[in-house]
Amino acid sequence: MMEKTIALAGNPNTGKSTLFNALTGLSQHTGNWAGKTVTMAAGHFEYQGQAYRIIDLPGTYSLYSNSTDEEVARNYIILEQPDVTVVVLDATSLERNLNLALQVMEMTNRVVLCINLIDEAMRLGVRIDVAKLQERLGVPVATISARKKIGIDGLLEKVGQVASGQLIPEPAPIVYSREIEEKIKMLEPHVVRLLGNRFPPRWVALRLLDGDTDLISTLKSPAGAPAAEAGEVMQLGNASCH
Ligand SMILES: Nc1nc2c(ncn2[C@@H]2O[C@H](COP(=O)(O)OP(=O)(O)OP(=O)(O)O)[C@@H](O)[C@H]2O)c(=O)[nH]1
Ligand SMILES: [Mg+2]
Repeated sequence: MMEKTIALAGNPNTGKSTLFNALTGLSQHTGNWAGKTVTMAAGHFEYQGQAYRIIDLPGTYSLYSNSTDEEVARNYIILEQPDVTVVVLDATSLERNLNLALQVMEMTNRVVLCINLIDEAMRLGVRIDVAKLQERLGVPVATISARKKIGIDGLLEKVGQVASGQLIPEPAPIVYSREIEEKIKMLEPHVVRLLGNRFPPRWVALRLLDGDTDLISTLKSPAGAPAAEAGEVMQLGNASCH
């Protein structure tokens, strides 16, 4: 049986490690990630006969590669392409936390949103309309309390459905201004020509428009695309920024 991989992403302090520990117990180890000084824990568990490897990514407020933590989390999702990325959100500050969720939803459609600290939200009288969130965002949503171990089965049910391909989320696209959308459309075919479809072309185009000059070399290294072409697309990215 093939082990499936789950990445836990989320803002700092949303309970990722608490969930990770609840799922993996003693079956875990930490290690430095690809020579960086960021430690990430990896662990294993089984649910309904399916084996999972789960990675506790560093907590970040965004995935734009402004810090080593952000770069490590971003690269894991983009390069390792886990079967499911679970975004752990704090139920008591959903609006702020959804920012990161939307960023992940631009990177992959294999996403489950896990709204944690539901015990705390209930105590504060915060009600969360899961059905509405799922409908608006186009991805499965589960509410849990990692600390009190509430809702874990419901979460794993959704993770299992996405991991097996039984459920294919369709994240609601974020539509930018017409100007940006036109630039995305212009860049996308070049991104596909250079990198194929291994990485989401729209996301790569957005990062180029954002001036992320290191991205192409990061993405092309596994496949060994010629550097000249990488430079070519970078120029396109820069040209369309100004
Ligand atoms: N009330 C409540 N507290 C929780 C819950 N889950 C986690 N916590 C608490 O939230 C705090 C942060 O939890 P962590 O698991 O360390 O959060 P994290 O996301 O791993 O944090 P970083 O690694 O810094 O990004 C701890 O004090 C936890 O005990 C929950 O379901 N309910
Ligand atoms: Mg942690």
